[in-house]
Order: sequence, then structure tokens, then C-alpha cells
Amino acid sequence: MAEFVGNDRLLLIKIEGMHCHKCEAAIRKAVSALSGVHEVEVDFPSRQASVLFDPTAVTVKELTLAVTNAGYKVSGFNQGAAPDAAAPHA
Ligand SMILES: [Cu+2]
Repeated sequence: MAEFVGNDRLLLIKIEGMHCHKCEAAIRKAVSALSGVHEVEVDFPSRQASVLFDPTAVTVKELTLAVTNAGYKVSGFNQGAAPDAAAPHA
């Protein structure tokens, strides 16, 4: 079971304060620096970040803090999104 990663969770974070694509990169960098975070996608047009993470390694609070420390504001969450709806890339 050592390699088991089926507990990963997907969280959509609504973020305020983004104004360009550099903001996307800054948030992506800040959040992906946390251990336990496996994938981060930040979408400037929809003002959302989608984070795939291991909830036993990193908490939602820590994810929020990473966004806040990068200079942005978390305005809400969207949990429990269907996996297919949350993975728009081909
Ligand atoms: Cu910007």
C-alpha cells in the first residue's frame, strides 16, 4: 500500500486579487511548493485554482495560507467536484 495515492482530493479555490497571467504563475508556484500538493492549475479568467492534494499531508488551511502569503485573497471553496468536470485538459 506504500504507493497508494487514491486518497488525493481535488479542491477548487476561488481567489480574489488576480489581474493577469503572472498572478496565475505566482499562485501556482506558491501552492505547488507545499508538500502533499500534487497538481495545481490556476485559471485567471475564472479566478479559480484547482488543487490536487493529499489531505493526509497538507490541509486546506495550509493551501489557503499559501495563497494568502502570495498576496491574494481566498474568497471561497468548491469541494467535491466531479473528477471529469475538474479535469478540463485533454
Ligand atoms: Cu498579475
